[in-house]
Amino acid sequence: NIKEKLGPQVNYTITGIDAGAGIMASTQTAITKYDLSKHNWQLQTSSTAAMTSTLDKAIKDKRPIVITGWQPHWMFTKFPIKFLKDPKNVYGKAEHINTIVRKGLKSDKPEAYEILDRFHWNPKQMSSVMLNVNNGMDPEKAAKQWIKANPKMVSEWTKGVPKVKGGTMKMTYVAWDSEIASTNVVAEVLRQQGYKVTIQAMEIQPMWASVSTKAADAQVSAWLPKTSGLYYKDYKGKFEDLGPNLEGAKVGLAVPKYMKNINSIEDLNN
Ligand code: PBE
Repeated sequence: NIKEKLGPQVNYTITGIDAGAGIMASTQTAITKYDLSKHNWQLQTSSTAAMTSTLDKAIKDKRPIVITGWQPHWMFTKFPIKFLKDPKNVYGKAEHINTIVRKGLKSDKPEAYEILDRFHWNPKQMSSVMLNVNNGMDPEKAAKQWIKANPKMVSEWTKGVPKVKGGTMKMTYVAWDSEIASTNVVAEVLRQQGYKVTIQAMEIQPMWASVSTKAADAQVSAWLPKTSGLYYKDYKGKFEDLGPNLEGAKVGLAVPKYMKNINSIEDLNN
């Protein structure tokens, strides 16, 4: 078992996703904190789709690769990958995803507010919607199907909330797989409540701005405390935080499990 240096084998590249993602900012911090830049490591910007396709190819050839990884996501179901330990705690431990609504929503649309306030599910449930979408199902259809199959869960969010007639709701999101799943599920539940709901995908900063300027009513995409932390701080005081809708999310760097010698971000320099 010849121990080769990892860096040259992957061109000192961490395969990342879209530039605006919090995981990209955290990874830049990791590059600094773990002294990876000294060894020429760099973060490559791409997209989730491009990253997972590069990962797929590397795994088929059993080549090494370092990616930005997070959970819940089907990459952990589909590929044999592991998180690298993060002894300097750059990415934080567990994260939660919060629901953020515009100020005044509670008095304007109390029924929608109540449902958004109660909305919560777990990583397994979110993953099942994500997996269907990844397998080609239309997100709206995947949401409807999940709602139909999980009446107990959905009634925890809607029980006793009066139906409405003719109200509108506008939700914004970033088109990450997890947020496509959650936003479509919540939008569909609100539709079944009687709202006309539009969902609009955008970049992360405009998404936070939209709720903070009341251009949109809600978003369910706030990965905290670290991943969306900068936006949370920037817009603090201009939105209402309804708390976690999902617990047990995680963000970090990941590698295929066959990279047996690489278990911590610190190992990237070996
Ligand atoms: N993610 C998925 C996002 C949040 C949801 C981890 C890629 C990020 O901002 O990094």
